Amino acid sequence: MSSEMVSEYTVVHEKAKSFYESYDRKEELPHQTHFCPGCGHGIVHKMLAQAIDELGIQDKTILVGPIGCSVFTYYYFDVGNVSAAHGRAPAVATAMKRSRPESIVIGYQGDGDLSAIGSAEILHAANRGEHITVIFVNNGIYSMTGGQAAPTTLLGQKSTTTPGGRSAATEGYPLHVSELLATLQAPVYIERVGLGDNKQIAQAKRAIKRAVENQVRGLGFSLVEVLSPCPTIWKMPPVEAQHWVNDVMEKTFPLAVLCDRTKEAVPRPLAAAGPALEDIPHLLGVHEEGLPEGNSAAIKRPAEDLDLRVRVAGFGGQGVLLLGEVLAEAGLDAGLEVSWLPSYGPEIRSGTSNCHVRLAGRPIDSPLVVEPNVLLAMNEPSLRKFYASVHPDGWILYNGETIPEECNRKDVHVLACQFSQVADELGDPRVANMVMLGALLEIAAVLPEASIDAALLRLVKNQRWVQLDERALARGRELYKEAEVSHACRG
Ligand SMILES: Cc1ncc(C[n+]2csc(CCOP(=O)(O)OP(=O)(O)O)c2C)c(N)n1
Ligand code: SF4
Ligand SMILES: [Mg+2]
Repeated sequence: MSSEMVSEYTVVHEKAKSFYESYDRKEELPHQTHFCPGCGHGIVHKMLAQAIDELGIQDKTILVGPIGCSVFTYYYFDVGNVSAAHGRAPAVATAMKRSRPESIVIGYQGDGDLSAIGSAEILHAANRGEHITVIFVNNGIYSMTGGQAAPTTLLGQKSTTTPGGRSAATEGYPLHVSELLATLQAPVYIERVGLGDNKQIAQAKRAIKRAVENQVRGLGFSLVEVLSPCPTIWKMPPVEAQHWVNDVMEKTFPLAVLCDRTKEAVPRPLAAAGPALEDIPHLLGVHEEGLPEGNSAAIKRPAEDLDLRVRVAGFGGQGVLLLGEVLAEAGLDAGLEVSWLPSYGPEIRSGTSNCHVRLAGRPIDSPLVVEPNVLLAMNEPSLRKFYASVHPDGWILYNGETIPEECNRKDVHVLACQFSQVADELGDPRVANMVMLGALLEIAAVLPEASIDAALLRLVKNQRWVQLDERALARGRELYKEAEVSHACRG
């Protein structure tokens, strides 16, 4: 378009430069974030990216991302990215800023992350007046994990852990973290804003930019709390959720500048830098020869080397985690060393789920199963994702008629079967997980049936389901015996 054609009123829609041009988290959705429609996180992301652009600091910004629905900041922001453990963003941001004072370090946290597990970190970082900026997205709930109450949950608000509504008598009052931090001497700027309507959104943008700019100017700690809608967990349409911020949330959390010392603040010196990286081993008394003898005394290992490494994968709702739990509980009952590690995506809807299970005859070094000797793939995407990781001579059990050609390996044993259909014939497709487990138990033959029964009784409380699961396990055992196992066959 020539410059003459751009009238005074032309609106140019373009993405902030501080976002990646396309997002490679999901190949098929390179322009979409993972947030639900109407989610406040998306709006806050946009405002933060625009602030970074406007301040011209993209190349020196480090964003410390949280655990929560906004865990994927590093897929979207084209800046330096670090992920912190749950609640630890202020501690990680402190280290970043102190070791790289020329960088602009921004912590991004949800209300569960900041006001519950991370309450100590934010309090002390603010009290130390760390030269960081914190964006605190308060949606009054633990959204990513499905809606448990947070310290910020409103009185009367229902959550999965306060099904009758939060009560002051049992859960205490909503925690006003920003007011609390504003009582400290060190912070320079703390403001609470909302996303309840367009006017508020414009103010939220100004506040976020200001909080980042304070750091550019060398002032101390700044925090912006954003009251943010979560339509999915609040179970409201997006527009209603936005109104709820305005009509309800703000009654408990009034919008206000809670502390502003930017006028009187003189740029404070940064805290003294810590020791140089190369001096740390010396300071800790660790020398090149390694740890003193005795610390690394070899663990006595039993001669028998059982090491069953199982990866179970499928859609949420297919009983992937329960399958793994039954296996692990049964192993425990049988006196083995066991570990069970669930892993599920942050999407609330249509997520995938998988778990790592280890059963061993000696102490387990890591619960991670990177190279399984058994893969239970309950759907095709899981097969495609994990088939290549299976150890040669290992097993793939696949819930499908045949293995797709591209996933066909000659060096592993394969049992492909319509497990869901078999389960359906038994009375409920949801016991496909137990049919697969039955087949695995027959293959691995390391667990006595009594241990499996004991595990089922402990984990599945309903007697009807226990009986159905037992039938499914037995059918799975038969299936293995009847089936044609491709490639390196049994025997
Ligand atoms: C150490 C640890 N404890 C618990 C969890 C589980 N967990 C993941 S996100 C989350 C809460 C997130 O809530 P919030 O910070 O409010 O973020 P939202 O999803 O609401 O944006 C919890 C408890 C975890 N990942 N790590
Ligand atoms: S569950 Fe809530 S906070 Fe999480 S992405 Fe969806 S709307 Fe956003
Ligand atoms: Mg939250």
